[in-house]
Amino acid sequence: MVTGGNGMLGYALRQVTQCEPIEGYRYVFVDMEEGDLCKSGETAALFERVRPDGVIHLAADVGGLYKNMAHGVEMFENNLTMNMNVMRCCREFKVEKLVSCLSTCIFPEQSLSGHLRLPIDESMIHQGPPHPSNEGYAYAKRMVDVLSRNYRKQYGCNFVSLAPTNIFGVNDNFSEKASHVIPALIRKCHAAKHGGGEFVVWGTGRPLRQFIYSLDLARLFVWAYQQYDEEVPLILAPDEGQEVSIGDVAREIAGAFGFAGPVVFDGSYADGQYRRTVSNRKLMSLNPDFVFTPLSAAIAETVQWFEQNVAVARL
Ligand code: GFB
Repeated sequence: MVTGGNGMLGYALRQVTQCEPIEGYRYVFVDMEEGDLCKSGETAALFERVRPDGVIHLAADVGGLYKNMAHGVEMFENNLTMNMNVMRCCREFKVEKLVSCLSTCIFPEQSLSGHLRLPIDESMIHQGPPHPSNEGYAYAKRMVDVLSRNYRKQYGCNFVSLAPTNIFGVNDNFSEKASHVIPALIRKCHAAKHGGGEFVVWGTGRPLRQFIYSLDLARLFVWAYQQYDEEVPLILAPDEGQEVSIGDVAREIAGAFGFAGPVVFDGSYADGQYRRTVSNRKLMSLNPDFVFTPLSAAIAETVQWFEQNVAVARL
């Protein structure tokens, strides 16, 4: 059973599992319509109905910097509640394995933990506070690691967690206020190209991020369901050399649209965390042949999808 089945990553997992299915498994993609995971009764009813052998848990209350800054309470409560409900049911219904999705934004903010050196690795997850801009979400997701390890210790549950960097791809949330940076910029560049006007990037454009394409991440989730059984959360990221500035990403998106107008930076908006460079050494030691889609190609595919699907996209 895949929760969050209609989201961006759920959509990518549908595509990947159609061409690379796990031998002997069929997939049941569920989403809010099938049961609100923040409600323990509805969660149990969903498990009763589906009777999954395994679970890939993608459902979450997520959003970009500005949603996190504005809705820390809900991000904390909703994610903590749904994750506790899902884990409890995974144990009660004796699933063989649960794979949960964290994020690298939950790792400590280096400037608040002087002893930490970038790049961040898996061992540092609890070694300091996260960046204040996404505190609510970050601590709720850190508790997935704490609870997974305790279910493993107390009940022998094979609960693993994966921590991807900033994800983007087709069928993302492109809403102006709640979305992450790449879908937000794709939406704004599209409007500037077709409606005239400026392509406005919020903030200074200087912060740095590593991005992972939803299709690559979906392939890594399929691999991890079959191959990764450790209690330590595994960072999923292209290597540090792929770190790019928000300004360069905006220019890449403008290029993909063929937009020749001005790219303007509005410094009145927050920049959030300056950088959160992570190491993918552990991943590449376990999966050395994995190849990430180049950022420019992945952005071009996502822009093309948006141009063709703007009428149905989540705006
Ligand atoms: O993806 P994002 O919203 O979140 O983007 P984080 C961050 C950077 O993009 C910031 C800049 O430096 C923003 O200033 N930016 C520029 C914009 N224009 C825009 C815009 O129009 N919309 C948005 N959203 N950003 C998130 C966490 O942090 O990382 C989430 O808040 C999640 O919880 C995700 O974990 C992985 O990268 O700062």
